[in-house]
Amino acid sequence: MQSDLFTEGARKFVDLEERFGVFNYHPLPVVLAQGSGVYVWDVDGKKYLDFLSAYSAVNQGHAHPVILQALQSQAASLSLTSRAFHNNKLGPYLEFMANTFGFDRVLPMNTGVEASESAVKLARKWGYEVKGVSENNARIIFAAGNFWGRSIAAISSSTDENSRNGFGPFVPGFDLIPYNDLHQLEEVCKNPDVVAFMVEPIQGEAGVIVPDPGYLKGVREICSRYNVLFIADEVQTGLGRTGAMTCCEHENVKPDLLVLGKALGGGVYPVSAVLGRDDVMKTLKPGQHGSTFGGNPLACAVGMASLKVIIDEQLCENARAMGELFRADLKKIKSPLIKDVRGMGLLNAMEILPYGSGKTAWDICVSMLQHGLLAKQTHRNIIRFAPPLIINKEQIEQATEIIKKVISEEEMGL
Ligand code: IF1
Repeated sequence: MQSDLFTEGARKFVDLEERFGVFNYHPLPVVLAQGSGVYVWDVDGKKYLDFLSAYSAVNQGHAHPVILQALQSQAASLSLTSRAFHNNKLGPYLEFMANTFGFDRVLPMNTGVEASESAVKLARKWGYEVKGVSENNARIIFAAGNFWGRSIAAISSSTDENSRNGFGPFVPGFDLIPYNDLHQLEEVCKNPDVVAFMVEPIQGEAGVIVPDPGYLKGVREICSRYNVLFIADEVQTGLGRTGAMTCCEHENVKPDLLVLGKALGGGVYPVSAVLGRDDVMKTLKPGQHGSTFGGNPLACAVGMASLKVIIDEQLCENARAMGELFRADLKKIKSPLIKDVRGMGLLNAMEILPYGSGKTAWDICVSMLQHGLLAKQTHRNIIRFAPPLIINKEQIEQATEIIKKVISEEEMGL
């Protein structure tokens, strides 16, 4: 590990992780200890601009007072009751979610992969009971490059070898088509056993892959035509990240099932959900699905506060404006290192060309870290930039100054 990059104060924490933990991550060389708004501080008190937001789970900024207040007061009164009993927070939260996003019903879960997997189960159930597919023959379509979590079902649809190798056998009934390809989608939907197409409106982990304008509208039209459920995985793109409450809204498209997570928990608690229309959601009967924590009073209080902050503080509008400023600033950086700058709202990425003796986007991320900006590469050559949606113009300019400085320093090494 980068022992030379850690201070003594930090090293002791890393040593404990390395001695007692599992090496399923390769973190950047920093040990964080505090967060507030768009900033985080390491154990030595050094301050950083957070341009990852825990992969879009901290859209509202670290330690948002309204969300903390909801968390603390609910935790002190009633946090976990299970769904064996009703509670006084679930109904109002479900109503608020259903009305905010315009769906009949809401299935409350905890993590993104649980909600995504719940959507897969709902689609299969609807396929058998409503569409009339024969038992165990339902097929669900995914796009190459997808990422919806680390469960066996999620990796069964993955095209990323690192995510799936060594974990077989895999869940059957999943088919893959290229992302951003409406012709291939129509071809597979002609099979009457196809019950759903689950897709990210922008592929995050694949490298902030923005589809052609009209792709989502085309998905909507084809799925409607062939009676296939359009499941939008907005775990990363939802809740203001792309400059609208959902990314589908940019094309005035409404999916049949909407999957939300990450920032629904306001950066303090795992909260996710599947939203859908009656004929799909009502296929679930008592005892057929659930989870210990799904829909617990604390999750409902935090989810309600998290959503209200996005609405009341107009974070969608801010994400759109600050994202345009950020991309415009990045595109002004003229460098042989930069292959592309892309994104929507405050979900952006910079693609780096291979350079200097095998250096990669990781090296640029380490250098940005040393200059006070935290961002993480995805794959070898793409740096994702996703700050909290509360960021202001001055902080955007602070960040682009750091990026510009690091790029020019890396150029020197060419
Ligand atoms: C890790 C990636 C991002 C997601 C979409 C569902 C889920 C995710 C579109 C599952 C989760 C997380 C997983 C996290 C890092 C992060 C990630 F790099 F892994 F791929 F954001 F791009 N749908 N993404 O992005 O939600 O179960 O994690 O709550 O595995 O380290 P989850």
